Amino acid sequence: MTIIVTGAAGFIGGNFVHHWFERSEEPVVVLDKLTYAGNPATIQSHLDAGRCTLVQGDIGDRALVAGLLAEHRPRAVLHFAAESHVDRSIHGPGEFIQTNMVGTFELLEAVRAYWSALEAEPKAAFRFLHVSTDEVYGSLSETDPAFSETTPYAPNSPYSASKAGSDHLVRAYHHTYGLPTLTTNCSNNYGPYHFPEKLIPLMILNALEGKPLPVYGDGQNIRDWLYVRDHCEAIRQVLAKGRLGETYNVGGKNEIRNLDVVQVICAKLDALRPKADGTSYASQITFVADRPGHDRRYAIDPTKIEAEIGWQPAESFETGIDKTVTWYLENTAWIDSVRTGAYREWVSKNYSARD
Ligand code: NAD
Ligand code: TDX
Repeated sequence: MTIIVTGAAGFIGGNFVHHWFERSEEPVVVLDKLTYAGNPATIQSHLDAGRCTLVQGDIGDRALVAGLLAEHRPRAVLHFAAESHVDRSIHGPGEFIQTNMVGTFELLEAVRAYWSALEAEPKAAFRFLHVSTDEVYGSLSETDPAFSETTPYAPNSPYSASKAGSDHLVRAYHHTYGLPTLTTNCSNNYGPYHFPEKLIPLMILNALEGKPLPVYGDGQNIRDWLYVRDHCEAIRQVLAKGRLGETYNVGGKNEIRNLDVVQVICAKLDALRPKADGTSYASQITFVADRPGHDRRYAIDPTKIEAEIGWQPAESFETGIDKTVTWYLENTAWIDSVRTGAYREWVSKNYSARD
């Protein structure tokens, strides 16, 4: 059998491919547009080994997707591809609507046509797994209970609104057409291969380069951090055991304030790569203008996936951040390879004040 994975030249999809081949020999076909965030180097070892094929293309290209489905006859499509960065969605929402909503719609249409025409047995076994985010639920106050699967949707950024739209489409395709869908809504991931526009890799690399560490607003916003491999394992288990049409919240009960995250990173770097002048990397922390519409707090209640699927995270924030900081210190070739012209151009336009 084969699975098709969209967006696996990116952060979570790429980690998923590594995770998959540590547990399975089932071939993977990756469909990825290779935007600024997609880097084939992330999955190069599997491409070289011949168990993984990379097709450069858009999930919104229905004919291309239909051709891939007809050629590879997958037993599942796992949908990671998205525009994923909240700040970029504020500066330019168009791409987010196009990929996350229109692209997901086109993908669903191609998958529905393929699935409808399958024989009874492969049809019953087929799964479409949609990878989504906790941001669709909006923002919590410090005293609100964590997001559960029944929390009403209240997306606040163009990114989260576009992901919410895609979640609704997936839900509707199950409800209306019976498409065998599964949806996961996960909290903030961190770990290897994370594109250095996101908080944790940005802080590690800026610190090492002697640049300011830009903390938005008062730095008291809370995110619920999950090591990326724990997310990958949750997806693998939901694919195997999830109930059709259901959504599963994924999170590791690791709520941390942004400023504390940055301070932990600085302390790790102080220990692993002390600065020549003896000062702490924390002296580079700089408070900058807040993100417009910045959600205050996210928190996941993982009761359903723990009880129904039996999933538990393996990493604490302490062990996960250790692995992550070490990985960024040791993988400078990958870091250089993602710093493409497109990335640099966007950063210089939008982040010149912070660099
Ligand atoms: P990413 O930005 O690192 O990777 C996205 C990948 O999708 C890239 O390889 C990119 O080239 C590809 N892509 C973009 N547009 C495409 C298109 N039109 N057609 C085909 N490929 C396209 O994102 P990520 O952080 O790995 O996130 C993966 C998924 O997980 C997303 O759906 C995101 O919403 C979701 N998610 C992310 C997090 C997180 O903390 N990063 C948390 C929860 C959920
Ligand atoms: O320079 C920064 N300074 C800063 O204070 C950056 C880049 C971020 N922040 C803050 C904003 C957030 O409160 O840190 C927090 C984390 O920011 P991001 O890394 O941009 O993540 P977030 O906006 O929380 O969204 C992430 O988690 C949910 C992913 O990018 C999404 O794809 C996922 O759905």
